[in-house]
Amino acid sequence: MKERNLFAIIVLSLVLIAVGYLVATSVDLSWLMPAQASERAVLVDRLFRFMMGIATVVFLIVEGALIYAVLRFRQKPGDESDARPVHGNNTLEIVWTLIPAVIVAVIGVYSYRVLTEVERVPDDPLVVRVISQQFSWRFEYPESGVSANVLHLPVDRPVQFQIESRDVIHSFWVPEFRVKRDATPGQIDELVLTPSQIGRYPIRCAELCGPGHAAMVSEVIVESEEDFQAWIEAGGVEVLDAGKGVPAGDKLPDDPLAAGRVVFTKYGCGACHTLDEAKTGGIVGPSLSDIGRVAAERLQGVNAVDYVRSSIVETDAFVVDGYPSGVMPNDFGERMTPEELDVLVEYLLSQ
Ligand code: HEC
Ligand SMILES: [Cu+2]
Repeated sequence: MKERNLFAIIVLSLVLIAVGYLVATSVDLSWLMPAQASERAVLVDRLFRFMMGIATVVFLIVEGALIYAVLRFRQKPGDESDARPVHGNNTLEIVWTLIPAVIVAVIGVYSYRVLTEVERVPDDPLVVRVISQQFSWRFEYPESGVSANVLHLPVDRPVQFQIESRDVIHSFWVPEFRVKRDATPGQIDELVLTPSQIGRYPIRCAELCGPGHAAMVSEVIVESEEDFQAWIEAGGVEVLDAGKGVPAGDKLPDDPLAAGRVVFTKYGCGACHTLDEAKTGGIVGPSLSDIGRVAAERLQGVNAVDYVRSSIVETDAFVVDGYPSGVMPNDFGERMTPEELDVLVEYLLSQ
């Protein structure tokens, strides 16, 4: 192949990329996307738009050629002759190999630059441990010792997440931050970002992690530095959001009913159990909405308190008819404090 032709191909690829870039920057797709709530969201979206723009142009050219060929070379009425056989065309093959290669190389370099930019660890970030387990999220702030199951973050301050899992693979996903990072048992996965927009955004688990997966949700609250400090100083306590049944803090409220609801929500029981009082609708395990009445009748000679308590700490000692054994986690006994277990049992029996 002559040098001149090679040059022409490269120019053609660059023209394609430039047109793609123009398409990407002139069409406003922001209404299709979630809010850009972190600094990296801007970079990631720019890269996404660049790739979409090029893909659109290539798509139009390829499909345009296809439609043209279908119309132009279709069989005429009465024409029974065979098409002319064609054996290979080196020029064509080199052209359609080289053009994508140039495009992929340019996108590769650009992606690499975006990746190094978003993964650069800033000086002195706010460290937050993200602990995932079937089927709930916990967020711990090692500097202040606060722990909560709603994520609070100050705006414009770099955060470093240390993501871990207590059981199976989960995935920490906040679309508005443009992050999705697996939580793998036995290792800590780090992730840095800087929230840039005050607001509340959903946190989801993006890995099918078991029967309560769909209920493994939480929320990130991006707030001003002052609001964040006030929340930290209050020990991470917050008013219960009864509508969602998501308590933000770790300290138990004084009211026993509210305390029970906090524990119930904290350990993600609602992912598998329906409980009207906590507004949960899980269907993996039996409904607990009238467990107060049911508990006393489950096992002969076992009173309601003992029954509920052992259902939680020795899950497989007795399996409710029609429900699977080995599904309810069997480590609540180790994870809960005695106080938490007491208020939880009292709460359930009051139903
Ligand atoms: C992964 C799903 C799952 C989670 C999470 C879960 N459970 Fe269960 N639970 C079940 C299943 C399935 C059963 C029925 C089988 C059995 O008895 O072990 C059950 C049974 C029970 C029972 C006995 C109900 C009855 O009608 O006799 C109680 C009480 C209970 N769970 C309480 C809890 C509490 C409290 C939590 C949170 C600390 C919790 N569960 C978390 C799945 C779950
Ligand atoms: Cu999960």
